[in-house]
Amino acid sequence: MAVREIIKIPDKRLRLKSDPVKRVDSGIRKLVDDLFETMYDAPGIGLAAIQIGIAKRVVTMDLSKKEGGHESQVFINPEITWQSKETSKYEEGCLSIPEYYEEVERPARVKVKYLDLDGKPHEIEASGLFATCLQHEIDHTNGVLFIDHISKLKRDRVIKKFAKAAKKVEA
Ligand code: K1U
Ligand code: ZN
Repeated sequence: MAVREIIKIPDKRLRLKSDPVKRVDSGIRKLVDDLFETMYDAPGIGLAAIQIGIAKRVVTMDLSKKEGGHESQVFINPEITWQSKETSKYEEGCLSIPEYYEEVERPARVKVKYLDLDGKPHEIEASGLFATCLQHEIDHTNGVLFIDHISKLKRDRVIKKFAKAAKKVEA
């Protein structure tokens, strides 16, 4: 297991559409171990493989720090199969956009199908923070960031700030 570097905006890899996992093998299980290690170290409540530079549709999550009743969860090839018309708002953060939080409105409930670590298919219905976090992480697998759901003015401002910081590091 290893703590991997979390890539930050404006890294272009965050805009990639990740590839589906064809077979849940030892390589995928090692990737999941590294995702958990990196997510707990950050710390965060979710992490998608592209955030450590691996363009595969793999997501880890543990909401127990924020909400009781959940433990570590793995979602391979997660896909939203249904979303409610009703929406809810949550102040989201992102480990790839550190220390920036903004309220995002999303469907309040979603159904998600995915594979587990044994390659077994499941479909679950999620609400509350679970639904928010699943949508945030599935967005990552599609190259979408939570700032894409806020106003252009706010988005441009945060992108500019991180681009400036990255240029300083380069110099
Ligand atoms: O995908 C990510 O960048 C992780 C992100 C997940 C997320 C947070 C909030 C709403 C939707 C999705 C984070 O984990 S940000 C850090 C965070 O929320 C947190 C960290 C430690 C304790 C509790 C929460
Ligand atoms: Zn994120």
